[in-house]
Amino acid sequence: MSHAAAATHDHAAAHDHGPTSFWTKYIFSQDHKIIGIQFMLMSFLFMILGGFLAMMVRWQLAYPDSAVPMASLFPKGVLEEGHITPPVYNQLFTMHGTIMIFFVIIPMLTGAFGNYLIPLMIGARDMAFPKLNMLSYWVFIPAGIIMLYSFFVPQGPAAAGWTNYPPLSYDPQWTGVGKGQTLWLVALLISGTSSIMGSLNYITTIVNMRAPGMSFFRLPLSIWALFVTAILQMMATPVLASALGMLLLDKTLGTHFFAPTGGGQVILWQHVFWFYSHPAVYIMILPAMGFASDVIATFARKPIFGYKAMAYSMMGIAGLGFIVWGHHMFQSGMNPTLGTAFMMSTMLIAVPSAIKTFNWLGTIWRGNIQFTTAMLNGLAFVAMFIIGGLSGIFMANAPVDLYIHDTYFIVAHLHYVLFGGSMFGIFAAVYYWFPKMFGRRMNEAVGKIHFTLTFIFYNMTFFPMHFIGAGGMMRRIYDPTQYEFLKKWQPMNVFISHSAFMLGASQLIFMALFVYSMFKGKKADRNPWHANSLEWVADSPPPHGNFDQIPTVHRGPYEYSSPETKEDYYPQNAPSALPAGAPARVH
Ligand code: HEM
Ligand SMILES: [Cu+2]
Repeated sequence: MSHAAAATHDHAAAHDHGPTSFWTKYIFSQDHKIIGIQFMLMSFLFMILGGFLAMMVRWQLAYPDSAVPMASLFPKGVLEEGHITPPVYNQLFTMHGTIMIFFVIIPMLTGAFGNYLIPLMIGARDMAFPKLNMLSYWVFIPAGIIMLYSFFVPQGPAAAGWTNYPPLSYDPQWTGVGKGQTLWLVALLISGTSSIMGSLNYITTIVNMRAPGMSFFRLPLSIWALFVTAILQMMATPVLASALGMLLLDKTLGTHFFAPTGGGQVILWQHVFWFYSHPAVYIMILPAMGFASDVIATFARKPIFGYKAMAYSMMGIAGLGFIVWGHHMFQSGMNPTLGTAFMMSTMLIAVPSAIKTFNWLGTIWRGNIQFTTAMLNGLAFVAMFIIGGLSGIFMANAPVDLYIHDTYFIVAHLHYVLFGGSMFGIFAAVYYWFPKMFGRRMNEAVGKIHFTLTFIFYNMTFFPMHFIGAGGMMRRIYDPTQYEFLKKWQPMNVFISHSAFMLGASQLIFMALFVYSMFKGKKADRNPWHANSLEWVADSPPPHGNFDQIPTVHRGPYEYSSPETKEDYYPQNAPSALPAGAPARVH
């Protein structure tokens, strides 16, 4: 029987044990939980590759004159006498950025957690369209394969930055890259298709398949975040697809959308690219904001402060996200009046962002805080997002940005929001939901060691980038020691690289802990954190179809320390503890 039908026929579904063969259960699965875990494992694999590329970049910046360690292990032709060459350096940072953004953070947040959490947290048996869900994963795979394959074609992979500006990306004479640059476009077109399928499914599921009593304002903030993100993704990704398509036509069929030689406009690329990619940065942070909210409320044992304001702020951020793209282009020679409009709209985003930040602080204020590993990562998310958000406001000032654009200050900003924000949000989510996903616990002591090292080395890596950026060091630069005015920053570059190597090494602890806990972790019960939302009602891990019986929802997800019960939590599905006849709760 289909999953959609299962949602309405409760009793029958309890007897549906789902597919039994290995292939339909774990490989071509239509179960949202398996698909979520597939996305997660795949993103982790890409993270290893993306991290390795970053280490290479940092080696070059610290020791531009020295051969790479263990150079003999690299495939022939990549290095020149053990050294990274300028064209290869361009490929390293391009593929690092591309992989981390499109193959790690986006699939992890939306593909892995979006899939895993949405049906469970709204009280549904599965997504609205399980087959489409499976398809969105299996369309993502060829995108990944093509991106990986591009490392092995003549002249290697793309080298024009993750932003892929023409004419650099258009004409092979500038980068020395041929086919790799085209494969980059193809791979992203395909992965965009996968995103669109996924978001269509998420929106439909959240609108139509909420359990009885689960009104919109009783949804956990993770679900609000994933919902708003899916809408962003639906609206923005087709714009990227059109940009990629046009550039692909320029490169293969000789059209001239962007090619200046035939009357094309290189600036047009910047407009369409950022019209997607600014909303995309919110695709990369909103889900993490949702996860952090759930984790923080659970471990502060307090209702989230300003629940509705949190939901409205996310909508505000998403809406404003579509009218600020020009802040990436202040240097492109735009009319100052237009620049001012982009500057003002960008600064406005600080308002909903600040509302969220104050509400997180309001939530932990006088809470009965439990410093679990998930909570530590959630708190780090808030702290690091504040730093990244504040540097964003500096950069939003057009006159300031003219100086710091394309410097390491930007690199610092984007890593504070993407690693400090999105990655700590992902870590918080992994530590928090792991017991649900795998029915086993991750060791808290080891988790805290991983967190502490990550937090320290992360800040040692990225904070000094603000200084060298303000000191004038350009981003995407091959050898800073070639410039007299940068020589004084070289010791700091070495310091940053050493910190980055330690940061990378610290992630080995996480990987080992994750894999070990999947198989050998202590068994987890249904609700190890005493949390309220519906996923904790299901078994750990939940069976096919998730719930024995579809739960009925009586209240919002953040009723911690409610005076109505003796316990300090009050599950969404628990019948009211008030005597009959007492006034009903509003939400
Ligand atoms: C208060 C919030 C934020 C503001 C005001 C802001 C502002 C800006 C501005 C003005 C730039 C362009 C600077 C330049 O290139 O000269 C920029 C770049 C960037 N921002 Fe943000 N930002 C904010 C939050 C975020 C978030 C949440 C993310 C992602 C999770 C993000 C990711 C990025 C990235 C990746 C770039 C660099 C793009 C590139 O050139 O490669 N930002 N930001
Ligand atoms: Cu932006």
